[in-house]
Amino acid sequence: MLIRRAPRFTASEITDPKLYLSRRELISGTVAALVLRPGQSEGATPQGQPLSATRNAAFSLNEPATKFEHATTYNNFYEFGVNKDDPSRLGGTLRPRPWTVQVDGFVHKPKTFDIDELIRLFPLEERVYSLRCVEAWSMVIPWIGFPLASLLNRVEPTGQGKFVEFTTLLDPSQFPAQKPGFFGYASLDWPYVEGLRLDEATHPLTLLTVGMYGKVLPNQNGAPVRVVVPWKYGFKSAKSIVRIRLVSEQPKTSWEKAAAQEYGFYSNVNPAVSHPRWSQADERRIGEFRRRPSLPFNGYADQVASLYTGMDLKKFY
Ligand SMILES: Nc1nc2c(c(=O)[nH]1)N[C@H]1C(S)=C(S)[C@@H](COP(=O)(O)O)O[C@H]1N2
Ligand SMILES: [Mo]
Repeated sequence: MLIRRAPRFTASEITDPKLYLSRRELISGTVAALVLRPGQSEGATPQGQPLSATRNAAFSLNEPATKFEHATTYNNFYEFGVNKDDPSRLGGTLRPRPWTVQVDGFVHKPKTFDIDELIRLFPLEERVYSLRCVEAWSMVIPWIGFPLASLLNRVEPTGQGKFVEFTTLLDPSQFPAQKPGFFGYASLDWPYVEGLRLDEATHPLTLLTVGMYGKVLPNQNGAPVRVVVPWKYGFKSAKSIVRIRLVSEQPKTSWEKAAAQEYGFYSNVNPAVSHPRWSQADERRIGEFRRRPSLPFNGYADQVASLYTGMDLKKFY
């Protein structure tokens, strides 16, 4: 009740002892009833509850956000099916609590974090990013999270890891489309695997994301934790992550396995390089009718183009 009725938090409220306690108590589960919505059972997902974060203006677009209703009903989350409304219709089977994220590979201090521990570990920021889907639509979303670099620093990379691999939960009881024989598109190799080069993963724009629109992340948007890499096509931003691993070789991603000619490892937004079946020159903002030109690196060229100096981006698409 207490938490639900609170308005958007400000910076000073980040350390609000009530909020701090509530997060702790969600972990222990002892007094969970106090902080969960009426009717919500102990251990149930707190999705939809307000989440405090400080707006990081330097990393935020000055554009109106896509309507929450659109951002939560027009989704790609193939674990629930290929239709845009499947994730919001069927997302209730995902149980984002309890949840752990294993962080390992070439690190000195591998650790499995409880999701609520992870949320308390680093200051949460709100960042308004546009997310550009490879299907040539985009949304502007106020995400809540913290730089992935903060987490990676914490586990102390050994220096041998050159790439970061993200793995989504594999559990057909929670993700209907992972069941063999599910009617619809089943040609993705589960679990969903994505990857970034280490310098991309530790770039300050790369956000480990636990909320949006001032609230805990909805299931259909990748609860309880997903990555958001705003200069790349949306499919690089893996949802419902259970493992983050530093590896020495470029990870083989689910989309590369499915169709390498269509979905490259880099997948930087690039209006000059068409998808084999359609142009990437422009895009439609969900909620708008007009098309707008797509920007190199989705508008983040100033910040990230230097990561690719000397690379032929037509070859490394
Ligand atoms: N595990 C997983 N992550 C995923 C996907 C998916 O199917 N499974 N779809 C991707 C694609 S194609 C896009 S465009 C974004 C959509 O994120 P959103 O629904 O929060 O807008 O999630 C990405 N992350
Ligand atoms: Mo996408």
